[in-house]
Amino acid sequence: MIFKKIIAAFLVLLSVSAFAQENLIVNTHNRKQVSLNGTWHYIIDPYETGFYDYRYKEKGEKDPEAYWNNPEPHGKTDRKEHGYSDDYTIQVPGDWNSQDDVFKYYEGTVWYQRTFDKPKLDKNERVFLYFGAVNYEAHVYLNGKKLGMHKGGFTPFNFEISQEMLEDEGNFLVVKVDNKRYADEVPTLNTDWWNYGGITRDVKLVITPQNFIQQYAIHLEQSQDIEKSIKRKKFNISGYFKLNGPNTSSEEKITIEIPEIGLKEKVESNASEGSFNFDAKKLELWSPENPKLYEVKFTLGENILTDKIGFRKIEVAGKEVLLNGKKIFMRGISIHEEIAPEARRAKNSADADKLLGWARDLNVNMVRLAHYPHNEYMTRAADSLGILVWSEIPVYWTIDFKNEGVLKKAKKQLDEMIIRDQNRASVIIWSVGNETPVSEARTRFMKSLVMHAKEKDNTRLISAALEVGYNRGKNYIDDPLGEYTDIVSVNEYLGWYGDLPHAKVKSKWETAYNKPLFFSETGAGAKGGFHADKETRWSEEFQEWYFEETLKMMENMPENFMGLSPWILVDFRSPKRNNPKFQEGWNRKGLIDNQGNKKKAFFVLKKYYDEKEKEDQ
Ligand code: GCB
Repeated sequence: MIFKKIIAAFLVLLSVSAFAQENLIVNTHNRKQVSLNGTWHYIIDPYETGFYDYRYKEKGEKDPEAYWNNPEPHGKTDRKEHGYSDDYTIQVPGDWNSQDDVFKYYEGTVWYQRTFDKPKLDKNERVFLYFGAVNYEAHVYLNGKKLGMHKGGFTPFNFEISQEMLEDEGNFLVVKVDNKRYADEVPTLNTDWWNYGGITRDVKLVITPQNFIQQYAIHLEQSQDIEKSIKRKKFNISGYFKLNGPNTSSEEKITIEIPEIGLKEKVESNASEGSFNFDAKKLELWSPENPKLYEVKFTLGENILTDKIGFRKIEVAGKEVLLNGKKIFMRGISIHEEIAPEARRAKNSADADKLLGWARDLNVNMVRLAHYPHNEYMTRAADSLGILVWSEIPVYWTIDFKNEGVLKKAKKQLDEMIIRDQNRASVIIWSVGNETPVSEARTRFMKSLVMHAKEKDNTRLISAALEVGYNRGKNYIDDPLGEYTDIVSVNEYLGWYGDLPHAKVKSKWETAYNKPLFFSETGAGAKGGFHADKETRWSEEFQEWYFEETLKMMENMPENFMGLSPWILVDFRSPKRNNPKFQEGWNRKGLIDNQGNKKKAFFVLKKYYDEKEKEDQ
């Protein structure tokens, strides 16, 4: 057993403590917990009556009319104008839109309420209320006291609850959830997806010892020459940790173990944050062909935390993307977080299996999780299945780029996404946005996000989906943002938004940057089951033709072309899609229709991926 003094690398410490999400607890899947999923009560409150008084001022904490309070009526003369009732219940997790017709198109405030009993706790244990995600703004109250608020519809957050705050029985928990869209939020007013509202992901009490490991990252040290490491069978592992608790700064020791390879390292800390670096032998690297995960065990006093972690290196070398030193081609597909046959947000591990199962039917090795961070179940499943992941923040279309406040909100979501998933080997790309229109302000904004992501995590590639202008002969990508991203990704729709599919064959592609080129989207709409000749829009034959021509175009792509994630795996709900015959509120570019049936184009792409896989072996 090697005993090592922690290298409290000052620079690393600095960047770690600069995380906006100081309090976020990672790996809640493997901590002691009590689920608060299940049946909650609700009140629909479009005027925010429970929050503002009649002068439109925020109500005082003790105001009996505030919806976080619920005083029992004193008697028959008492006037009470709100309340929670078993006649009005809703399931958590889950979007509200799909749960009852009254919610279908609703955007605004809904109050969620439930009670829970104090879990059995040791004297020194601490309790945190954790939300996987709430779309979009959440104000959280316990027993009439505000715990805090969070903005951002797709990332987790937590608040500490002191033991004194908890009653033995009937703790009154209320969440004000508001999914109204605003110009200065992220995303902004305009998106091509359904604005599902609600407590859309798990809610739980996470119980920790006094001192605990709150955040950590452990990965292959990015600077090592991976080919040499493979040859020598000796790898360098590095990472950081962040502790929480009153005694964490007094020479606490953390033990990091990977039992399967007999590794046990002790790092000593004189600060609540630090970094580590050690060697490991006999490590099998993670890849789509061999998604090897190791149980990694962290111990800090009473706090024992395990995780399943894969080790791999992703990098760009000139025009190529290398995984563990070998060139890869990404056979991808884009996915929205939606279970189309039930017209609802995906919410649990069975849903993740369903979506990734469909993706595997297509023989992909990569998924683009568009356009916001998906549920942690997805990235954990991708780790086990060996599917590479592109994960994105909802900086989509025309964000308010000149607004510093908006940049801050985007960075916060970026931090939360990175912190939650930085131990998922499958995640190889952080995307800072999609189809943002070129301007000086936008490029400054987006560059700042790229730099921020690189500073937080140097073990992944950074990208953003760019747009391309069509000039028949050549598609030339010179978006100034391409200078800063590791790979140049573009959304390509020639043959759908411009011209007809046959125009693709002759189209040529070139980038201004000596970097890998990736098609983050390409696709065409078809209503499942509608058949006609190939030139008829919305027919499965049109979409099939589009993909055939796209794949022909692939034959003449420049050598830096390293993959694609077509748009999209399954039809998805969008209020922007109002053709009364073919769309009816659905974006029809799915290769699978909203009933779960595979369209003709699915098989065209699958065949291409099957062949590509053989070629690449
Ligand atoms: C895009 C967007 C995507 C849309 C898609 C479409 O470029 O990135 O969110 O849904 O096009 O169907 O037009």
